[in-house]
Amino acid sequence: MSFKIGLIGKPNAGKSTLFSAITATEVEIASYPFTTVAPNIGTSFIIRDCPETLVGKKCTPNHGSCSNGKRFIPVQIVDVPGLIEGASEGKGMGNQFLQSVNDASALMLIFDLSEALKTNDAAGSIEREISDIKEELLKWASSIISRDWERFAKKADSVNEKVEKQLARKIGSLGIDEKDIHAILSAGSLPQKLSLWSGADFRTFADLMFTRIKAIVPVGNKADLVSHDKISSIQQIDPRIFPVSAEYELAVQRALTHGLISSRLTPFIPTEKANQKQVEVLKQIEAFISSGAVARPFDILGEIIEKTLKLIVVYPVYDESTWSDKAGNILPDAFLMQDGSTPLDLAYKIHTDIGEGFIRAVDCKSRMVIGKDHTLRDGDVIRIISKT
Ligand SMILES: Nc1nc2c(ncn2[C@@H]2O[C@H](COP(=O)(O)OP(=O)(O)OP(=O)(O)O)[C@@H](O)[C@H]2O)c(=O)[nH]1
Ligand SMILES: [Mg+2]
Repeated sequence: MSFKIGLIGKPNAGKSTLFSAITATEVEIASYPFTTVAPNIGTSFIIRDCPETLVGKKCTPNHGSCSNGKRFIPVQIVDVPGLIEGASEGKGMGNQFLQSVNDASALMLIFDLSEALKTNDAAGSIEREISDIKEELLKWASSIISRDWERFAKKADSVNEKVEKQLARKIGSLGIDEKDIHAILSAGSLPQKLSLWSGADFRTFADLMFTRIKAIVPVGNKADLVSHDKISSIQQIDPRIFPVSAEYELAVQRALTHGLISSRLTPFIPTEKANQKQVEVLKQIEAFISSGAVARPFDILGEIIEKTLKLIVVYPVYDESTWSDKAGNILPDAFLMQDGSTPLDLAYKIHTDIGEGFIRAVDCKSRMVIGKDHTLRDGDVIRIISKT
């Protein structure tokens, strides 16, 4: 299963434009609010150097693709209909569509940077753009946690079972497990007895969930409408914000789809299919992107995976010399795994039987035998030897 990242934000912020640019799927985009009326689901990628260059053979990925030594590893993207203040009370489209991102590992909070920067208090309006959406998320999560709480808490306090386990059963739909819940409970000042929890405690829990477990990554869109100086000033306001232009990225994606360029990476080299006007537009976009003031969406996804979610990429193979599976496919799988994972975790991820029958593993780059508790590193190519 690939990781899921949700795109959330106010109407018209450019969520669907960004979705379309990074998933290469055409969806409805328009300059009026509430264009998207149901979630769009698609696949995007993080880009990594493929170990195929080390084994000297072209890889054959089961999922995603690989070109010029760059491996495109799939991540799932969900574009959610726009949220407005009061969505939790049913305003606008309401917030019922947030359930489509409840199992997302991270949320990209898309806001219109150009609008926020038009005001005299840019820092204040950016802060508001982010906090308005966060508020709706907190209300949504709090309401799921507190649903039927009294009955649940009374029973939970009276039985001899770990609180984490009971909560995991109740709110597992939020995409958090026992381990996550334990981390939240250890970090917060939440009452030990569940029956003593009240409104503020549900909110504290939800807040900790979004800061510690499900990251919210702010993305300031429509940067093409903003001067370079102003874009650079964002870094002083909030260095976590990624300025982007979804519109330009969509133009690049469409140019790629129509064969006007062969790679989305700059410098763009237009093919003979591109006419003069298209070449000019591509040059303009290239100048904007190369200025370094903005982020590219694939880099943002890469950073979310690597720095926020702290995931590494591991390539399981069956044959340690050819780096292939039983059928001869070279480096068929690229698994995203939590940093600190072990060969045993990898074995279980491949199949429960492989995990249960684990004997030892081989680090295919060094050809060294490694044990079940060894710490895997990013880019490792691993053979698991198992009884099954
Ligand atoms: N200039 C500029 N316009 C953009 C950019 N991204 C989106 N737009 C425009 O903003 C408008 C809204 O874009 P959408 O992608 O439909 O916005 P959304 O957030 O999905 O909106 P809802 O579905 O209503 O929530 C459209 O007219 C887009 O062309 C951008 O980076 N720059
Ligand atoms: Mg939309």
